[in-house]
Amino acid sequence: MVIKNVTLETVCGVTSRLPVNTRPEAAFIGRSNVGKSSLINVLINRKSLARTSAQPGKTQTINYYNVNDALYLVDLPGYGYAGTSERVRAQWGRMTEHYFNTSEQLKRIFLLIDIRHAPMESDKAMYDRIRKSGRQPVIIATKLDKINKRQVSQQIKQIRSVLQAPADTVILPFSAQTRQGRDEICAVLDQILQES
Ligand SMILES: Nc1nc2c(ncn2[C@@H]2O[C@H](COP(=O)(O)OP(=O)(O)OP(=O)(O)O)[C@@H](O)[C@H]2O)c(=O)[nH]1
Ligand SMILES: [Mg+2]
Repeated sequence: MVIKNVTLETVCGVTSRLPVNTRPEAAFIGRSNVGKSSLINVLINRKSLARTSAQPGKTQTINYYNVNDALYLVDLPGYGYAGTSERVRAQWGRMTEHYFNTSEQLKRIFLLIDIRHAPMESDKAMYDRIRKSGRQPVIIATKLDKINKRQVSQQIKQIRSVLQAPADTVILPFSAQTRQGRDEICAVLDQILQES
């Protein structure tokens, strides 16, 4: 996919109504600070259109990036950040859940997991929720640059086993720093375009 133009088209807070889009959507979910916004910037070749932060809890809305008027990349608020109040976390959770359950154009969910650590309980809970909704997420193992090359396959194996993901589950290692893995993720986006 050649990315020509990208705009942040819609921003939804907890009280906003979700847009009814006619183009396919690919959503990015994962723990706060796992690298969702950084990944979107790498995909769209922009330094900071999606706002990133070393502080977790940066993305607090559902952000729809219109790519080439062909599809949307949807940046979601992260889960698992202890710094937000219980009430706000619950609101974000409901907002994400509502989005998963109601978007007719949501074609793929990318679930991001930090490659350095075993998936946490909240990751497993999110994975199970996605599976229960009848979907098979594509897993992206982020921050690949932070581990040794020879640790990669072991870490991927660990992610698969902790999530109890079927053997055919795609797990793509990725680094926003080196852009390694970008082509593989773009190939999934191309698939979405072909299917719709
Ligand atoms: N070394 C390295 N750092 C990364 C990578 N991806 C993200 N980061 C850093 O991790 C921090 C969090 O990145 P974000 O992209 O803001 O994470 P997020 O998942 O959008 O976080 P929330 O919006 O809070 O849910 C930032 O300091 C990024 O620079 C990566 O692949 N490698
Ligand atoms: Mg973010």
